[in-house]
Amino acid sequence: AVAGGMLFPKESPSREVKEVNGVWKFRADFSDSRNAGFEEQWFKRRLEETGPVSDMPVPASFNDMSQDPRLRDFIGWVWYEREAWIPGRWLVDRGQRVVLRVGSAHYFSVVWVNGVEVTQHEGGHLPFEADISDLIRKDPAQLCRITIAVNNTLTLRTLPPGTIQYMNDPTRYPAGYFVQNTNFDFFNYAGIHRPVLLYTTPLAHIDDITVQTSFQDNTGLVSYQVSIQGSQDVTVTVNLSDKDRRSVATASGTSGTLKVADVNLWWPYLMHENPGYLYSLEVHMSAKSGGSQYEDYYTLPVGIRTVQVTKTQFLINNKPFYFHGVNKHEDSDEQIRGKGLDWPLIIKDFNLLKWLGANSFRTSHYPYAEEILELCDRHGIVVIDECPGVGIKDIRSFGNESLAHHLVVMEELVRRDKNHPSVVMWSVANEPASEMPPAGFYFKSVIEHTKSLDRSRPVTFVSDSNFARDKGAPYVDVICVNSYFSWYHDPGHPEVIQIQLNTQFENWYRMYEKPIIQSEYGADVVPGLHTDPPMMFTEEYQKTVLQNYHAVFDQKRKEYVIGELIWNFADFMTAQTITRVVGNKKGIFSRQRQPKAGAFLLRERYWRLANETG
Ligand code: GCB
Repeated sequence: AVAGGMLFPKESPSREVKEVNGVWKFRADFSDSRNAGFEEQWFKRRLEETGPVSDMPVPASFNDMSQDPRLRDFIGWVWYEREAWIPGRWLVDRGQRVVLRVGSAHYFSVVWVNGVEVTQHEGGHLPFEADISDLIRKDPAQLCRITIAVNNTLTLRTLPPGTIQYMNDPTRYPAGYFVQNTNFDFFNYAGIHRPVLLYTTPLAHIDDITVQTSFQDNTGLVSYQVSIQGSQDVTVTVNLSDKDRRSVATASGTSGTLKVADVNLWWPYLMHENPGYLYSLEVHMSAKSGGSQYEDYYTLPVGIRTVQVTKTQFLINNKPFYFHGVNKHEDSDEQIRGKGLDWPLIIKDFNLLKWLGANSFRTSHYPYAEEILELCDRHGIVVIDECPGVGIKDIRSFGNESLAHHLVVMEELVRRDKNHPSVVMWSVANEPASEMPPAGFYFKSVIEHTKSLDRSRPVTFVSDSNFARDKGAPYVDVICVNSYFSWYHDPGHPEVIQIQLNTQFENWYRMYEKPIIQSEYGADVVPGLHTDPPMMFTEEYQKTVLQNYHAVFDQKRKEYVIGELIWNFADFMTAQTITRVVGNKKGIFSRQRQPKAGAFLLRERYWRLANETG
């Protein structure tokens, strides 16, 4: 099991945060062995002393930064390095810890500080950190050199899985030629994708906080648990404040339950005139250790709400909730940032979601930045939080090693996101080969493990398998189905959509008697292409597909269909294949966030649904 907490670094009277983003030194290891960096120990010296370097922004993917096509498709180790000044007071005050934290890096990372390895981490999209206090205090120069080597190679035991294929025919390929194969439909962007931070905490400190919420009549209930590191002799007090910063409940002890009179519940966007209501849980720790006294403060936003699933409904605060939303990607802007965290993009996307009347999205197909989830909490955007279990298609990726890693990824995901009221369900995979014999044990294990980590949220995975042969479906709380009628099947024939979609819903419901979300549907559009009658890839065709799906949703949502998530919010980059025209074009917005005709159709529908169901 993963050890310790992973609280999002925040400033407080006892904590400082320093960003070490910006321009880093960079080198991709193109050497024949692909391993020169380790052989020559590039981490021991300044990167520029070991060979040529280029500039690389952090956070950002490296792929689209240079005009060198070899870098765009590079597979292997890339090296990042930056020096940062450590504030003098951090070095002097031995009652403080200094922690280096990477928001995410894709895929496998090794981190050194002043030439000493401080941590390794497997997996993109989730944070990792290391206590570097002792190390930096050894070096009186105060200038600390951070080296991060990142390897984006995907294998059968990584998540997502992939394979490296060597091309050995010397008449067709140069010596040593290989390609990275994957089973997912988005570009395998790599690099340091989220902010790198240095932050401090007192030596004895608040390591983790877990809250679970409920309510009875007008009284909100917040049960909390605080874990402390660095001292056995601690006093913890908590204070819950409302939006106007008035204290509404207090308690002491490392765990307990707060009662909130006249509670303001956390409601989804458009379901209430005041969505996304957040209280603040101010946690204060006083501790003694080794003759010293420590104080630590951490404030956690808390939304009070409940989630429950019945045979036919998804209930938020005991009211039926209908997901009318989108699937997204962390992706934008033709050939620049890749998956790097980008505030203007994040805010633009929230404004588009609200314009659209979307009340929800799924983090297809990997965990999004915590910064995004915090905004979801505040705006009442409901989230299905998906792990990077996408493209589990090869029978060998159901092996024990892969399963063990998948369990760790779920631990890291739940640890990071457990306190977000916006997160209402975990998704452990997208379109795995769930008909294969080992899929039953595999998904039973992953789903049961996830439930043991968090009893308060339902768990699902997203299926495109045959309903009767799906070996994972018996274990999920909500059935999520993707289908592309009139696109990958019966292309050009939207007239078959309604009958096929009806059959799909009836089959799944009769077999499992669980509520169903249409977790993907859609059609590619090259913006500006028009035909009448509608033809594939035109704006008219996307509209027709949507209208046919919607007609069936409107019947079935009165029974057991609890949501519809369009594929996709916006166009996004993929690997190059014969079915993709510079990326996937199923967005209702272009990659530059301009609406296609489908966006206006969906907007009308979502606002209407909000009035009918909200
Ligand atoms: C799917 C996948 C998604 C693809 C989409 C498509 O079923 O889940 O990742 O991008 O279809 O457009 O093919």
